[in-house]
Amino acid sequence: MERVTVEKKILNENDRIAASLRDRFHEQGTLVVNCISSPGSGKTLLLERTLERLPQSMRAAVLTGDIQTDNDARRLARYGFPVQQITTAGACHLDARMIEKALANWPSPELDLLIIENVGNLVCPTSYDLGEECKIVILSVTEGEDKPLKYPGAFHRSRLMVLNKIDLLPYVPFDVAQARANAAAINPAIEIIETSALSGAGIDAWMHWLLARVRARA
Ligand SMILES: Nc1nc2c(ncn2[C@@H]2O[C@H](COP(=O)(O)OP(=O)(O)OP(=O)(O)O)[C@@H](O)[C@H]2O)c(=O)[nH]1
Ligand SMILES: [Mg+2]
Repeated sequence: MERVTVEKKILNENDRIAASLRDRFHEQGTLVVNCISSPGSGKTLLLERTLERLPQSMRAAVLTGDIQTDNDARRLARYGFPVQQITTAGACHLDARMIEKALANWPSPELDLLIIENVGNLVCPTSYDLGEECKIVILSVTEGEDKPLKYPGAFHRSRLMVLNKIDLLPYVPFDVAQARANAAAINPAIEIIETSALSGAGIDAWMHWLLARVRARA
């Protein structure tokens, strides 16, 4: 009983900070997306493909969360946009305070687009509002089409599901229609884009989706 109370308090504190971040992002016209997936679904590779296609004039930045290492920040830093690694030292998710702290160190905080790559985990990040405009869940075809049903929170709270690694469809038993139906059963409004961050298939559709939302914010 006591444990439940403490967790509730932490979440309330998180929600308070997230609300103030959201106000700030609204004022500054910054689109913030919070990318969630299990480890290795291809978040960082998808973001690499994204950064290499963003207009250099766009004020974009990435915060990437991991339990350990700055591997992802080093991969993402090659595209000319500011990137910060947040290492959570054991925590399985980012929280709003971590975002607030990272932004306090930012040389140029006024952004058109802030992409957050959450810690690879399909459960914990779902409960933490980071002040984002929307969550995006990435599911790869190697994970099984039942994942929306088994981990409904991430799919219920996301505006978009990116179905990644479609280049592997000839080699793995994965039923795309069933995966789409499972995601829609959890969240009838969810949008779905199929991609291969490796081959580049579907990346145009993803960029179109993202840039339309950046423009809507400007
Ligand atoms: N075949 C194939 N491999 C991919 C694709 N996207 C990513 N990968 C590979 O999958 C592995 C994991 O990709 P990452 O981008 O590191 O995945 P991640 O979700 O960022 O992983 P974490 O940050 O550790 O949770 C790497 O070996 C990528 O090259 C894809 O579309 N197709
Ligand atoms: Mg990554």
